[in-house]
Order: sequence, then C-alpha cells, then structure tokens
Amino acid sequence: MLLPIITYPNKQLKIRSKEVVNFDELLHRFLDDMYETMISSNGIGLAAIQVANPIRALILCIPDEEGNQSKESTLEIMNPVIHAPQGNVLYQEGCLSVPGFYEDVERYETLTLQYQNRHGDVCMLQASELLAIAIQHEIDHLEGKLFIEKLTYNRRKKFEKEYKKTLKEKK
Ligand code: QAP
Ligand code: CO
Repeated sequence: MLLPIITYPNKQLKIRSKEVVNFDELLHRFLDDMYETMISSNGIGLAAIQVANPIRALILCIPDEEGNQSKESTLEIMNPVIHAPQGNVLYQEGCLSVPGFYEDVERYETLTLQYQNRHGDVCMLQASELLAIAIQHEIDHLEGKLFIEKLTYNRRKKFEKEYKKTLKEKK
C-alpha cells in the first residue's frame, strides 16, 4: 500500500520519534508499505515520520551497479545508534519531504551503526560512502531535523526563496 509522504513545512516533520517496542506483524506490514512508497517516489531512504508515523524506524536501499533496489537488499533499521563516527564529507543531498531541492551537506565519512531489525534482533553495521551519509540523513529525521537546517544562513535563504516559488507554481 502506498503511503502519502509529508513535505516541508509540515510541522510533523519536527517531531522526535519514539522507540520501536513491538516488532510485530503491524510493524512488518508498515515496513513493506514504506518500501513500496520509497520505490514509487524514486527514493533511496525513508524515515517513518515522513509518512506520518513518529516511530524510530527507517529504511535504506542504495541502488546496485545496475540501478536495482531490491526488497532483499533493503536495510530496515529500528532504534539506531551511531558509534565511532570518523572523518567528514560533503555530499549534495535531497529529501522526499523537500522535493526538487538539493544542496551540499557535511556528514561523517564512516560510522558503525547499532540497530534492531524487523524481528528486534540487535545488529551492527559498518558504513561508508553513500550508505553512511544516508544513515545520518535518516537518523536526523527521527530527531525531527531536516537537511535544510544544516545549511549556512545564505544557502538557507536561497532555499526558502526557491522552494516557496516552486510551491506557488504547483498550486
Ligand atoms: C536521503 O533521499 C538521502 O527532491 C534519501 O524530487 C539524500 O531518497 C540520503 C528524492 C542524499 C543520502 C544522500 C528527492 C526524489 C529522493 C527529490 C531521497 C525528488 C525525488 C530523495
Ligand atoms: Co529526508
């Protein structure tokens, strides 16, 4: 089932999401719906709050060499904790909740992620490159933060101007 994606400036995007405690059929169905929604919107990552569910759950699927994003290769991450972040990189980010806008954001280059899978098993993951960046972007959603809040004052002003213009054009 496709879920509607909330977009900026919807205030729900500012909510701090709550820990996942029930790793049940309801969660599994929700994660399946998130995958369908992310793929149909051409996304590589989606946090639960972006579909109006304030729980600490996110999914990620970095396309392979052929550009495929299979369900089997999709990471389902609940209650994530970042350990041992190292280095810094700039990457031009976008967000399904801020459609049509892309800007450079600084992130850690590598990190170790502790999380729970859909069954509640505790897992560890070593991440670098686009995966490490995507993890940080999605965890920010769980804290109610958007990538545009990390922009410099001038770039943020550029965003507000451009985004308001496209919002008007869509009406
Ligand atoms: C988060 O973002 C991310 O504006 C996932 O019109 C971003 O999937 C992780 C998208 C950058 C790592 C690096 C955005 C699709 C998708 C748009 C996305 C759009 C259509 C964004
Ligand atoms: Co996002």
